[in-house]
Amino acid sequence: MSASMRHETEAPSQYPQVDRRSGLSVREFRKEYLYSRRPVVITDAIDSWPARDLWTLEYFKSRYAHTQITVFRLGGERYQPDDYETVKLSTFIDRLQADAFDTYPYYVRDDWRIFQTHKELLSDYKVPKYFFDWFVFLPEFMRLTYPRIFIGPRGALTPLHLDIWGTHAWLAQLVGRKRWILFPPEQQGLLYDCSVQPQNPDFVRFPLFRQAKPVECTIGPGDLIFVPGGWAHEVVSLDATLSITHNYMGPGCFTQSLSGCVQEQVFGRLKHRLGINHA
Ligand SMILES: O=C(O)CCC(=O)C(=O)O
Ligand SMILES: [Fe+2]
Repeated sequence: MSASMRHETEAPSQYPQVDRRSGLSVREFRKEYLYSRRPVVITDAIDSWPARDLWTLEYFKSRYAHTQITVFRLGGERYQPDDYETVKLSTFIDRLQADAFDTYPYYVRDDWRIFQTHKELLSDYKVPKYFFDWFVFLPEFMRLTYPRIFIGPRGALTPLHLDIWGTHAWLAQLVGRKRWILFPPEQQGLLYDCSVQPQNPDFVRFPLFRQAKPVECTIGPGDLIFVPGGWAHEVVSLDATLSITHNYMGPGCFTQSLSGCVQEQVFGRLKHRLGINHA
């Protein structure tokens, strides 16, 4: 059985639900979620985006049919950076509309290139008022490139992980539903470096996972989820899906994000230039 097949796509909710909020002020968001480092689903944060109505799979298929896109294959438990194919976007969308992840385990993940090739897409969305990114104070070469798009078939899986450099993240759902299972930072010791599969845990290898107490939510079109830095999460698509995401640096993740960024973007590049390769 492949890793992807083990995941129930219509799993009933098992865990306490992440708050769903609308009409949230910036002040309320900061106090109740950002400063207290709790995730939240905001149901009206992207109502004014042109993308909210415009961005359907059909829209991308017809408008960007010939755009070449990199699709990653989930072969084992993790995506491998070199396990990918490059296909025409229309070909990929045709496949994901006809198949599910267990027979077509390919996922467009974290792709920012489409926004460089087709810059007009950038005017279809706007960073919601809740998220101010301190990376803007750093030189451009130190920042990550956003937004990033995810497009995948029903069942597409992102295994349990922590986001880059301990940054906060938000993800806006445009097409289909995604189920999220999230673990607070203080439970990291129960997750075995994120080797556990929360929906199919191996308690023999990972006995401490029995004590884990995640929260969960299912987001659909128009929802936006805020994931504070340090919360490990697993994400499964319940339908064919399309989402965009930003990671960002802000209160609560500053030290870790800055040090991760400096190590990778400054020292990492320097070592690369000087030809120093450490394992
Ligand atoms: O939507 C997904 O499949 C995963 C998104 C995510 O967790 C990420 O971008 O880090
Ligand atoms: Fe993530």
